[in-house]
Amino acid sequence: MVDLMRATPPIVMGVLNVTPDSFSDGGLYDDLDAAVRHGAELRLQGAHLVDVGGESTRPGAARVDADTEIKRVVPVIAALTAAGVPASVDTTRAAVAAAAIEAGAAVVNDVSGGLADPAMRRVVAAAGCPYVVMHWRGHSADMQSLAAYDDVVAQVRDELSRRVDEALAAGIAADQIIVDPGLGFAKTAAHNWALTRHLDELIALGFPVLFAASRKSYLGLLLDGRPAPDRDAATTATSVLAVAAGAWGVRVHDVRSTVDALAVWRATGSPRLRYEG
Ligand code: PMM
Repeated sequence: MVDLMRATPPIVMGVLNVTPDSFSDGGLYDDLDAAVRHGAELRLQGAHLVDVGGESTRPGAARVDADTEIKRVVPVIAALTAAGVPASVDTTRAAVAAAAIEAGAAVVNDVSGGLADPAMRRVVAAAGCPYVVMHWRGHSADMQSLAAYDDVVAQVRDELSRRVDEALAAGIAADQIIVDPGLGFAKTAAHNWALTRHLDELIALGFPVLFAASRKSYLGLLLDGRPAPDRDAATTATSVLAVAAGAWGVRVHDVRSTVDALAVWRATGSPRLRYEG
């Protein structure tokens, strides 16, 4: 099993959505063989782990039930684990997390940061595995109406800090917690850029920061409406800038170009970025 928290950062998490409707790879990997093949390929390209999701979280997406989510993710996680490919499960549900851990998932990636399911923190604490606590304000159907902040950086930092305290109180070890600003989740493009520019304020919480901008719609807006699969160069640029600003890891669809770009960053001495003002 991968000991993610001891691996040398930057960590690269490859995205594998086994859904019919995710915004950029929906429908591509919803049969088991195609999903496992793609997950194995992401690993060969240099992903530390493959993040398997069975419910789309794109803005406005309808929810699926827990059984459907389990049927989608568990066989893929079991097959990847059997093939030696470390997997995380991208879910907000305790029952799905428990089934995924049973099947071999090494990490729980909870985009709700523990808010969506009161049993989630208990499941993660009992498993003793790493837990990604993302900033979140509500389910996809209505999250964009929750994108209101006086000071997005301070509020995301404070809300994340509360989620971390709740995780610690539930018995999750501090050294298993990873935080994530949740780009695009109840956030406008301007909010995402502000969080990117002030990543140091999230890093100051004292936990590894996962930065997950991959192919998100604000990158499409930046690029005059470019569709999701054509946003990888912009994703790679922002991922490298985030790592240079101190992010611990990135979650991306295009693992190969991310790994290559990070190799360039390392070869130039892993320069650190500091924004003025
Ligand atoms: N974004 C998506 C899904 N899972 N997990 C984390 N930790 N952070 C994110 O920003 C995030 C996530 C959005 O959907 P995608 O799977 O199609 O990228």
